[in-house]
Formats: sequence, C-alpha cells, structure tokens
Amino acid sequence: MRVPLTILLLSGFGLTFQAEAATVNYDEAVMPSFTLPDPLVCFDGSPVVSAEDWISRRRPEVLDAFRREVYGRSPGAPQKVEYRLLEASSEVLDGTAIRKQVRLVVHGLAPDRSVALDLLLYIPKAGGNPAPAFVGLNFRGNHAVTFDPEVLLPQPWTGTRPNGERVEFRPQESERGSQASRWPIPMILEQGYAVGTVYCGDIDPDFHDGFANGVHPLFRQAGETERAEDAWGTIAGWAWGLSRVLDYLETDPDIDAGKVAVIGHSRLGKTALWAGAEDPRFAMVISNDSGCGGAALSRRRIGESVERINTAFPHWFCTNYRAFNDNEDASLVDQHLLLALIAPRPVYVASAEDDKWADPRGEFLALRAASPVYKLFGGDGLEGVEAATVNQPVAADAMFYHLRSGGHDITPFDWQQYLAAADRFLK
Ligand code: GTR
Repeated sequence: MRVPLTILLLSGFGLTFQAEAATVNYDEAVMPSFTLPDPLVCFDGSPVVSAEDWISRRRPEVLDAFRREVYGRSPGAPQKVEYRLLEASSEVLDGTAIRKQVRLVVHGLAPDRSVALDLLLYIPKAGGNPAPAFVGLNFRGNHAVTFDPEVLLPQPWTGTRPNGERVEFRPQESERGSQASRWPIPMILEQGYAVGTVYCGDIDPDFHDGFANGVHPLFRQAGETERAEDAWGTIAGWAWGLSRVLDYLETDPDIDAGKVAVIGHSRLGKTALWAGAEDPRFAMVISNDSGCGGAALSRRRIGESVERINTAFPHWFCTNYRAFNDNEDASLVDQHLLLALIAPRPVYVASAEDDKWADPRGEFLALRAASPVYKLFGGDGLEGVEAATVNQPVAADAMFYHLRSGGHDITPFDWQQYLAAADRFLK
C-alpha cells in the first residue's frame, strides 16, 4: 500500500521518516510542493543576463555544485594511456563497415597501476570518413551488444562487498547478442554514424566494494585512507571513462571527434548526462530513461527518490549526496540544471510511458526547465509545451524529448529519434 508522503510528514515522528523511506510515491497529487533553483539566478542572488554570463559565472558554479553535492570530483585526464589494437577488420557487415577493438590502458598515479577499457568500434564505409559517432557504455560486455562472433569477451572480475560477500563476473559465450536489441548497429551504420561502446565494468564494476577496484584506486594518493565526502562515485568514474574513449577517438582518423554524441540508458543514461556536463567535447548528449540522478527532477520524489537510490546503490554518487535523502530542497541544484550544463549543445531526453520508477513526467519537466539557458544562446525553449504525446517527439532547436510507449528499455524506436536529431547537428 502506498502511504501519501504528506501524511507521513505531518505525523512528525522520527519513525515515520523510516516508514517514508520504504514508501514510493507515484501520485503528483501528494507530491511535496517545491521551488526549483532558477537557472538564471546565481547562488549569490545576482541575475544571469547573457550567454557570456552563463558561461563565465553561472555554469562554473552549477557544475561545481553537482561535483560537490551529487556525483563527486573526478581527476583530470590521466598522464599516461596506451592504445593497443586488439583486433580489426574492414570486411564486416557484408563489407559495409570496419570493426576495431582497441584496448585503452589507463595508468594512474602509481606507475604499477592501470585499468584496461576495451572499446568496440564499428565505422561505416559509406558516407566518407571521418564519421560522426555515437558512444556509450554497455551493461554486460561488448559481446552482449551484438551477435558478431569476432567481438571479444570482456575481462572477468571478482570483488568483495563490505559484508564479505564475493561478487564475480564471468562473461559467457552464451550471452553474445543478449543486449543486441538495445544496440541496432546496422541501423546506426546505415545512417552514416560510427558506434563505439565499452563495458561499464571495465571502468568500474557495478557493485559496492568501497572503491577497491576499477578506476578509483588509480588516483588514490599514497597513504590516503579516508575518502573525501565529495570523492567521485561510480557514475563519475564511468563518465570519466567515456572521456577517455573520446581522447582515443580524437586520435582515430576514421572518426570526426568533434561530432560525437554520448548516449546511455538508465544508470548509463545518468552517466551520459554527467559525461556531457563534465566534458564539453561531447557534441550531443542523449539520456534514455535515466530517471533519478539523471534527467528526472529530484524534488518531485516520484518513483525512485534520492534516498532510495543512495540506499540501493551507495557507490553511484558521492557521500555528500546522502545529505539530500528526504531533504531534496536543501540541494543547490536539481536535475534541470544538469541538462542546462549541456547548453548550447543538443540534448535529448527520452522517457518510456510505463517506466514510472524513472518519473517520465519529471524527466520532461526537467528538460523544459532547462529552456531559459538554451534561450540565452538564441535557441527556442520548450516552455510552451505542456506535455508530450506518446510516441510523438517534441523539439525546440537543440532540445529534444520523447515519451515512448512501453517500459524501461532502449529500443529501435528510441534510436530512430536519436539518429534523426543527430542528423540535424552532426552531419
Ligand atoms: C534501477 C535503478 C535505476 C536505474 C536502473 C538501471 O535499479 O533504481 O536508477 O538506474 O536500475 O540502470 O537499469
């Protein structure tokens, strides 16, 4: 049974807050009232009057607030990365495309520490090189995004949860192609785009282990024992990994690195948004069903809440984010400001009708609330749009949204819309 949030808050006992933590609200009628931080008012109360003002004063402070309060602070580009071509073929997909599998060996502060990110890249032959590209992380290994038998299995890993429980990832041949419906590679190539992907677990395995594995230990200072409250979490680690992929793409003559869209579904959609906010080299940013901590407004507390996400996934965000458990109004930011950080680059937010956990309406409203920033740059905003009709994309210059019928997934329908939007900016 759902207990309206207001009743729980009015009853005013400590215990009720615990009860509230176990409650998920999907009803706007009992949503708490809130005021979103104004994109065009600086934290000191001064107005933002121009695009230059946004770039020089407001954007840096908003970006810094997201680093401090939400995702944590990532290191800069690593000092040393090696690129190793593991495999390549110019005769894939009936000779229409090139495949490359490149290992990015990323070194940390200590010379003996590194992690290996295996990038799977398909490049269309038609249309002339260099090609614009889509880049995103995948959930289960590069071999899962395609039935292509030449795609290498990811490296296995093992780890330990704080309670001592062992976690293992042993990639299986039988999983080849198991996520292929999410990656319509022939369709993307036919439309003239390259597509690149890395298994997210190459960057940081997705479980809570106190940041013992993945990229985080690479940048731990010698003797450092305590993690800072604003130290980068796993989503920031994944986003940082996407920037390393872009570093590589800048060296690949087959790719137009100035025309790379970063894309992600769900937790990897949160990641795509943060990658796009942190790294302005991404020319377009696409969030598919990213929900809480992604495109959805946190203050609505519809579906997954900040408290729920911090409890279920304590490794995704920085420790400071927990201060906003059931206390969203105390944050300097909300997720519309994350979308605003992408301006004036094209941003695409997509939701699915039945994906209530991700709060589709909250995703739409966040995008709409980023409009004033896009308008500063001379674009149109979505302010006039009340709601999206199912399966009918809406756009205002560089801002795109659709609400697909169906559930939490990324489908060929979603990709068709992303490709059409990309055609307007990346061709
Ligand atoms: C859910 C999580 C969501 C979303 C999703 C996914 O369990 O609550 O925030 O990230 O996983 O990544 O599929």
